[in-house]
Amino acid sequence: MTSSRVLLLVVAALAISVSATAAATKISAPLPPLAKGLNFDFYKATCPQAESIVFNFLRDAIRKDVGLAAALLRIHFHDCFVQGCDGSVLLDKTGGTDSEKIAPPNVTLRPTAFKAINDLRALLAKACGAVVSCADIAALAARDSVHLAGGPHYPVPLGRRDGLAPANLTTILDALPAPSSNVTTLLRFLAKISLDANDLVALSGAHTLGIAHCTSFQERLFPQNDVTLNKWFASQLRLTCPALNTDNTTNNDIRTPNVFDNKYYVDLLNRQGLFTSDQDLHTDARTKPTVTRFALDQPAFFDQFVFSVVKMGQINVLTGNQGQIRNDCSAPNKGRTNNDLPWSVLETLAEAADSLVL
Ligand code: HEM
Ligand SMILES: *[C@@H]1O[C@H](CO)[C@@H](O)[C@H](O)[C@H]1NC(C)=O
Ligand SMILES: *[C@@H]1O[C@H](CO)[C@@H](O)[C@H](O)[C@H]1NC(C)=O
Ligand SMILES: *[C@@H]1O[C@H](CO)[C@@H](O)[C@H](O)[C@H]1NC(C)=O
Ligand SMILES: CC(=O)N[C@H]1CO[C@H](CO)[C@@H](O)[C@@H]1O
Repeated sequence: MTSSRVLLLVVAALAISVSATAAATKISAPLPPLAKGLNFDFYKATCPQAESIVFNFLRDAIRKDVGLAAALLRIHFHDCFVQGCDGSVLLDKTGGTDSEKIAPPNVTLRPTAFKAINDLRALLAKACGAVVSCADIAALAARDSVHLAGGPHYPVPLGRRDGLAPANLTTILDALPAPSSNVTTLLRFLAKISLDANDLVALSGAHTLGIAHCTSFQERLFPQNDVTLNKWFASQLRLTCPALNTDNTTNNDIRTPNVFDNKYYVDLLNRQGLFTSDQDLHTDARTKPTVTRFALDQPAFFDQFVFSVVKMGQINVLTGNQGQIRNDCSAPNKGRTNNDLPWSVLETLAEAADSLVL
């Protein structure tokens, strides 16, 4: 082949990949800028079927257990808030260090979700080898959970690498606000990771799914009802949690607990938000107008949620040759493996293979 023919082929390949990117990412909602090292076609050469493998698995799994959708969405949130979206939330407790998995605010992350992520990792490894990171699996699983529960579908930038160590307890407590937080406290936590009031209101809308344990909201019932709680709603919560530290759960969204929709904001308008961190969004003048808008306009909520969750999914990501591609999402790799090769080397090889096919 002459060098001019090679150049032509390269130009043609570039044109094809640019139009494929545009098609794959066509969505009405505006998206935040992409973090350096992440893109929508990251596994195009190394695992083109990655996204369909994740979707097909979750479609069946969530049909059997709708709670899995909530659990997976929450895992992605904890992963990203605590030392970046590096899959560290997935690591088991090892030796003397505190893993995100066993630390207090995370103690109620569901085992079914950790298992689903490890099952997905095994399916992906079987199809493509160990090329898809656990952090990317968590991001894709959250995206498909939202969609399968009735929410918007959005593109996920990929290329996250997995962290080498779990976060310690101090890091976790500094990163995750308590459900008793007011908006001032919540905004302070979010500002540390460059999220703003719009992100706070939209991301809290994830509480349209899933459940909470009495211990997460009981300070609003005992010793007496929080005055911002609707009276009927408080009496219902007292049936579920008749005394301090009752081991019981209730739905986060009383209207449509298993559907990703905007009814969470309707709950807030009716003073039926479960946590102080939820209800205060409607009390605080800085966030109240957005709550009201989302309660009246579901597409507006969906657009802002997509923007904010893609932004959240890019917090302090490891890319390029940082971190590793874990062989087991619940443990760092032992020693140095092929997966620790600088990604740029693998990418160069994949690109070379691509142009041969052309
Ligand atoms: C803004 C601050 C937030 C606070 C204080 C907070 C707090 C909590 C708490 C206390 C629970 C219940 C845990 C339990 O008792 O079992 C919970 C559940 C949940 N949270 Fe949040 N959360 C916040 C933001 C988010 C975000 C940003 C997302 C996702 C984008 C999210 C998704 C979920 C989901 C889906 C559940 C239900 C989990 C399940 O059913 O297993 N939360 N949250
Ligand atoms: C926890 O981890 C952070 C970040 O890696 C580190 O700066 C800090 O010293 C650690 N704290 C403890 C108590 O180990
Ligand atoms: C918000 O909570 C913080 C911490 O508990 C408290 O110091 C502050 O006074 C509260 N702000 C408002 C407006 O209630
Ligand atoms: C748990 O909550 C349900 C209602 O949601 C209630 O009927 C049941 O009695 C509660 N269990 C306990 C142990 O309080
Ligand atoms: C934020 C939160 O839910 N904290 C609770 C987590 O669980 C521990 C018990 O393991 C409680 O003491 C915390 O209040």
